[in-house]
Amino acid sequence: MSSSSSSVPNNLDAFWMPFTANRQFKSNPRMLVSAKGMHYTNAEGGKVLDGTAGLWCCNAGHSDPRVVEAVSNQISEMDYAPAFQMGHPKVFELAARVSAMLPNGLDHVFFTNSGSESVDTALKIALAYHRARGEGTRTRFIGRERGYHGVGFGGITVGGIVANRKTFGPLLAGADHLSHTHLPEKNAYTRGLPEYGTELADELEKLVTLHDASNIAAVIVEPVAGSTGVIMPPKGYLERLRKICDKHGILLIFDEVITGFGRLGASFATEYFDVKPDLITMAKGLTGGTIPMGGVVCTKDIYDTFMTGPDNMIELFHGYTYSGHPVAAAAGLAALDCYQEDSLFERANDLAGYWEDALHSLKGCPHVTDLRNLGLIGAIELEPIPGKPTARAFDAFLKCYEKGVLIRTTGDIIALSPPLIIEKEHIDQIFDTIRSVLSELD
Ligand code: PXG
Repeated sequence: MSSSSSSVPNNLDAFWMPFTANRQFKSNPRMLVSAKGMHYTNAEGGKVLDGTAGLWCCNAGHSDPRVVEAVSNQISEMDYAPAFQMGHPKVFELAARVSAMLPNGLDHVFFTNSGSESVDTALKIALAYHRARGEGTRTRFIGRERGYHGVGFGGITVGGIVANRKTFGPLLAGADHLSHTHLPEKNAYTRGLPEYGTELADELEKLVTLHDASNIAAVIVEPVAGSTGVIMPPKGYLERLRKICDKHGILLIFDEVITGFGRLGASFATEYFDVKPDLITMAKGLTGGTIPMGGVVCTKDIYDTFMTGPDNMIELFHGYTYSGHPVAAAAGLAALDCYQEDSLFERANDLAGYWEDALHSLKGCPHVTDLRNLGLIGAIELEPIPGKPTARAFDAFLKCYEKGVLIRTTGDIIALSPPLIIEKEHIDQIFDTIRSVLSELD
């Protein structure tokens, strides 16, 4: 068998799969072999409608010819250029285009290869920034319960998902967490942003009292939490966090790994909520999921703080071999072209109402306890099977896949985040399939 064969390999043993039940998967593999637009094709030749944009990343749909061409041209023209002390044109262009999508002042982009690296990079920039300003005691980070910030040690420290933390030792010192804002008893079935829970932002004041502002470097939150089951910020919550951070000289980091690049029907959550953080982490949609790439955007003030000292000195001792990789940069530029030429963010905004109605039509279906939505994000929370958490949602995932629709589950929550090129008939197919699957579940 040739190495590029799309058939199912004979031996699945060697590959240790990420965030996967390896033995369960390998006993009954689900293998995707090609993709185009809104669909995957699996090894059995079945078409699978992508309700999740891969893993929240293929915002421009799959294998758009513009991205394919840009990537293949770039790899023929120049495969790689050293990232340190050398440059290549496309990475500068991409940085300028990304910063042009963001509010004024968020002007500088540091490239990474993933969301996890972006988070670690942002935390390191926050520490080094305070130190450069003579406030080197600011070393604590504040995250949030149920937060997901990738899987680096920094990310799991500020993250709030116990399974991602409990087996990995003491993590970074000095982190603390805000409460999560998932209040189903008050906010269940809310369309868009929930009414209750804004005051949970005030917990930051308590943490400042406990630790003292002079010891706190930054607060990091997902504007909309994704991985942990889709938790929307209560109305006014992010604004309040911003105010408290300003009052105490604490940096605010928005982790926009899933909210960036149109997911909410705006370029980024900072635009959607009109709240400006000091640092933004991104990945996924930056290249439409085609080539791994992430980034951290920071304010001019932060960047300028580093641009002192002798000109020949490296200002930030941080970076990756593949920071701003030429092929990733080409993919990023082409993905941004797709978003722009096809007005995909506006499209997501235009479809958000239809999406919301379709999602909320599941109210009253068996096992459903809550429905949540914003932009082109949807969540369906199911009543767990007593004593078997996650089993019901996973069964729903398998049954939807058999019926040709790819969904994601986390705990007993179904999370949906389709490519922004989705059509109304695809939305109907996703929710009709889920509706019929819900009626078949134990
Ligand atoms: N921050 C946030 C907010 C994320 O959602 C990361 C950081 C880490 O990115 P990398 O590129 O290192 O994986 C993420 C990743 C899911 C799911 O199904 C979500 C993510 C990854 C895989 C699955 O919710 N988010």
